[in-house]
Order: sequence, then structure tokens, then C-alpha cells
Amino acid sequence: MTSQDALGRVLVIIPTYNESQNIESITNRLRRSVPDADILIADDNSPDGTGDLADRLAAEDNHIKVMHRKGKEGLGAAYLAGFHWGLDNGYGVLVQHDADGSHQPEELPRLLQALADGADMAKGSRWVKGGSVVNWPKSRVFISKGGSLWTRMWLGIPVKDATGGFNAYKADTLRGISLDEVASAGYCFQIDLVWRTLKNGFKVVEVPIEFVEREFGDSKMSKNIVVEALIRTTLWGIEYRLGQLTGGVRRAIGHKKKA
Ligand SMILES: Nc1nc2c(ncn2[C@@H]2O[C@H](COP(=O)(O)OP(=O)(O)OP(=O)(O)O)[C@@H](O)[C@H]2O)c(=O)[nH]1
Ligand SMILES: [Mg+2]
Repeated sequence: MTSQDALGRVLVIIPTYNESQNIESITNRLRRSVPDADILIADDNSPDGTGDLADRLAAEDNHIKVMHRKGKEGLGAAYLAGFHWGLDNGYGVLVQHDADGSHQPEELPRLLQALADGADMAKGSRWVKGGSVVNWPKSRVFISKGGSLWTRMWLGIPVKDATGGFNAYKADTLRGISLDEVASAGYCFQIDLVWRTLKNGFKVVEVPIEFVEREFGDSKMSKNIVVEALIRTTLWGIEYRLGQLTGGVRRAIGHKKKA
């Protein structure tokens, strides 16, 4: 038995919307890289037939499962549904993995090893030593690094790649972070989850990854997603900083009363 076996069964959740050109290659690579893991494709009724293709892949391989959702509700909602399914079905580890080829299935064993070594959440990271991005325009690097810096500044969290979406969690971590309260949809979903994980006292370890820009299909990233992340992060930051301030004032008054 390896240290990773002790983690329990692994479920890799892949949200999809119009990923028919990518889904088969990504599931093939995942099956080779982590043969014991199960894969859950959470498809939002993609008009390009990704859901039907996923059904065909599942019919040929019982490690592949499909969740058909009624329509496009954002990747956050698809992940939440996938997490609940995985927790209800006894998986010990739940992984977030995009379909578009940006996350490398060959790097997943290193994330799982970080969990086996004691992390509660292993976060694939482009912006730690050893991490990188391939074929990204300067504008995307700026948005990603800027978003992480903004998040670190407001929330005071020691995470270099706050918006990264290639993450592995122990089941107990997800059970301990009030998933029912998560309302974020886009990039912000990643920030929301790592922020909750840290706030609840869980250990987050960043694992360097190579992030490759998608070759096929269209990005669902939009101005709205960036604006949602900016507004929500700033509001959480203000709430957090006010809490620090009022906590400090209360402590100071308490000290004075005692003296
Ligand atoms: N089920 C579901 N999946 C989605 C939705 N939006 C995006 N996805 C999937 O989530 C993953 C990430 O989406 P991308 O479009 O690649 O967005 P991104 O990675 O933030 O942006 P890029 O870096 O430009 O690719 C992909 O597998 C998408 O198919 C959605 O509304 N529903
Ligand atoms: Mg992508």
C-alpha cells in the first residue's frame, strides 16, 4: 500500500460546456495517469454534444461517470454538484480539473502526493517556483497575477495562485467548509474555496504546475467573470479587515477595563 492509497478513492470532476474537441483526450490522459481514479464529467447540456460523447465514453469504461445538468449555470455550480455527488458516494479525495487541456493529467499524482504528505488541499500553482504558463498572452498573465495579488492584499492569504482551478481536496476538507454557502460562479469560485479552506484552519499546499492555454474550443472566461471576482474579493476583504479592526478595538478596551 502506498501513502496515496490511504487517501481513499479519488474522483476527478471535469465540468464541461462545449468541450467535444477536448473531452476524450483529457479522459484518456487521466485514465493513463491515475488508473484507479474515477472521473465525473459534469456537463451543462452543451449544445455541441459533449454530453452525448461523455455518455459514449462512460459506456466503454466504468471509471467514467456523467452528470447531465439542465443548462449553463457556470463552472462553480457544476463543481458544487460534483462535490456533493462525490461526498455522497464515499470518495476520499475530490479533484477539480478543466477539460480544455490547460491542466495536465500527468501532474495529478504530484497533487495527490501533497495530500498524502499532509495537505488538506493541494493547489496547482502557476506562480510558485517551478510553475509556468505556456502560450498565454501578456494580458492573461497580468489578469491572473494581478487577481492573485489583489486577493493576497485584501484577504491576507499566503497563496500565490489564488485563481488556479486545478485543485485536490481531502473529503473532510470539503465537509468542513460550508459548501452550501458558496455562491460564486466563475474565477471567484476558486478564490472562495481556498479562502474558506484557510479560514477553517485547513492546510493548503501549492504544487507547481505547467498551465497550457487551450488549443481547441472557446474560453468561457468573460469580463463578467473578472468583475465578479474583483467585487466579491474586495467585499470579503473589507469585511475581513473590519473584523480585524473591531476585534483589535474590543481587545484594547478589554485590556483597559482589566487594568
Ligand atoms: N458545466 C459547466 N462547465 C463549464 C461552464 N463554464 C466553463 N466550464 C468548464 O470549466 C472549465 C474551465 O473553463 P474555461 O472556459 O476553460 O475557462 P477558464 O479556464 O477560466 O478560461 P481560459 O483560461 O480562457 O480557458 C472547462 O472545462 C469548461 O468547459 C459552465 O457554465 N458549466
Ligand atoms: Mg481554461
